[in-house]
Amino acid sequence: GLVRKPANIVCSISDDRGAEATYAGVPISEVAKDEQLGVGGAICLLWFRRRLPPYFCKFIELCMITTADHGPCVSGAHNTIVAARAGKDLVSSLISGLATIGPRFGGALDDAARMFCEAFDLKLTPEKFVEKCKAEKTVIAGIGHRIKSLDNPDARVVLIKEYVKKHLPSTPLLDFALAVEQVTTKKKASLILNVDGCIAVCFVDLLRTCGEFSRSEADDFVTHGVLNGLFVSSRTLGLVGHFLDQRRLKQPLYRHPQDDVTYLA
Ligand code: Q5B
Repeated sequence: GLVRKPANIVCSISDDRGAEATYAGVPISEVAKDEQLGVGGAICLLWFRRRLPPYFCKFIELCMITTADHGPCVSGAHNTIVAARAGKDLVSSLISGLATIGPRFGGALDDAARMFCEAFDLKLTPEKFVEKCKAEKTVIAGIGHRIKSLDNPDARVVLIKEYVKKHLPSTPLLDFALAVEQVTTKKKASLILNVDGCIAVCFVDLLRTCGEFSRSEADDFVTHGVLNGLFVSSRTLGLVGHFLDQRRLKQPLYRHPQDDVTYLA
């Protein structure tokens, strides 16, 4: 009889076998025409394999818009610019910028969600949480910024906080993170809840309260890296912009000025 060849690849998010490819069962033409979906809705179909409420899709779009770029000086844009000026192609320059996304820059979302969730679920007070991290010599992911501070607030964080406060019935993890910020900023004004931390805790509040996921599903998405995935996706837009900008401006090879190096040798 017929013997079924075991498949080499398993895929549960999209299907290209029909006349038109589908995202989580929804044909692309339907995704494109449905005004409630948009880019955020397409991301929900591909990442969460289901339609999610419009406020959820719009939250994703808000995060994408606000974190697409943060100027030429941040690690990612800097690397992309240097690579573009060294004559590298778009993909190589993009990879060079993306490779800087990590625990200190733009890739603190997953760790922030994990640390704030652990402390909140264990019912630690904000003070105890900060003390515990200090005793363990661990920096709190999602706290601190190089140029933003209490005196120079991050407009992105303000927008994201406002959005979830308006659309969610409760925001327990954001509230906890803001209470932690009250403690950390007593030490230094720059130890604010930063954009990575704010998106991370708000996203967890969304996942936990939207009624579309069990608690273990919500936790798994975070463990699997959905939050850093969001920053990587949005910052890709800005990095491509920086590559095109350098090409348009016909910028020559970059060489770092020697007077900006402390030579120890
Ligand atoms: N201290 C972000 O450091 C930064 C502490 C802390 C407890 C903390 C630092 C950090 C966690 C990682 C994180 C995301 C490296 C940042 C982003 C996207 C971006 C970027 C952009 C964009 C800044 C001074 C004193 C020291 C430290 C203590 C610092 N952070 N204590 N928990 N989290 N944060 N990253 O200013 O006693 O003096 O030794 O690692 O969330 O990447 O725009 O630039 O869109 O592109 O260099 O916004 O906070 O401060 O390291 O000199 O520390 O504060 O222990 O204490 P800084 P440091 P002490 S958003």
